[in-house]
Amino acid sequence: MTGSWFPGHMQKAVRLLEESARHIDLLVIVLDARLPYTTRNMILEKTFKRPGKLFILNKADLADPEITEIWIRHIRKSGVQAFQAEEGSRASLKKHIFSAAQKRKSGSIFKVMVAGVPNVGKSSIINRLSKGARAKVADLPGTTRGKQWIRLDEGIALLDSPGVIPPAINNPEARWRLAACGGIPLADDLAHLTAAGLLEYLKTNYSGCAHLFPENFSEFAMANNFLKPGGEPDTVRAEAFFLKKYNDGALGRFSLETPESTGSLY
Ligand SMILES: Nc1nc2c(ncn2[C@@H]2O[C@H](COP(=O)(O)OP(=O)(O)OP(=O)(O)O)[C@@H](O)[C@H]2O)c(=O)[nH]1
Ligand SMILES: [Mg+2]
Repeated sequence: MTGSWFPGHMQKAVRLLEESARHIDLLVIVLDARLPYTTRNMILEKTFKRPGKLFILNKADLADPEITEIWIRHIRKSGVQAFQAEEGSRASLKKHIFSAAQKRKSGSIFKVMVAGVPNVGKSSIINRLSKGARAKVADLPGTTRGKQWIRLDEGIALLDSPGVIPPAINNPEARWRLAACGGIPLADDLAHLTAAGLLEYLKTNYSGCAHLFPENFSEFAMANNFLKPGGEPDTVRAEAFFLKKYNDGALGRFSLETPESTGSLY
């Protein structure tokens, strides 16, 4: 599945980002708090060597709070600012961006771009930041045509088009984890692998919460009355429902990576 769309998509994304990189002062990299290792993209960061960067661990409301804290401490140790965000966390988002902008040269406009893998919450963050912002301004050097700058404050502008970067899928584990968190589309073959991978991971790593997880998908189908016409349990539907519950936070708050389990990227 990755073979067909990944390379072209990646080349285009990198080209667009290279073009933008020249104009940006701060790159806000949005990560999924449940996957701060797998949603990081080193190609992007190499392209953006010059501007400062800052990590937001978004969807923290879905992640294990203790593990999110561990990640934040871990990333900060590498000398880069990191903080968590969730739906509605507008004031703290602004505070962190504005504090990064304190270092700007006087008189110049501090330009911010938000980037991250698909579905990680870039648009939501831009919307939260720009709510109530004054009219869009187009008098700054644009990146690609059609992109616009939103003025957040006298000296701070946000590029209103987020940088979508392809996820780095370098092993089968990364593939199901990304799919479980919505970072890649759930094609049919992947839905089964993802649901099975997620259930196994949760049972192993959150054994104290075993009562919150189904024993298996046949049982889960029966419990939810997901039956095929002949009365057999509809496990395909059960798997999809399980993934939806995970992403709605209805199972609980569970992270899928720790600095220890992934090795240090930061
Ligand atoms: N639970 C939770 N959901 C979030 C949060 N931020 C965004 N979402 C949801 O995640 C989904 C994707 O959000 P977007 O802001 O569209 O993500 P994006 O990165 O702009 O996605 P693309 O433009 O497709 O790459 C939406 O359903 C949002 O409601 C968050 O902090 N917590
Ligand atoms: Mg978006």
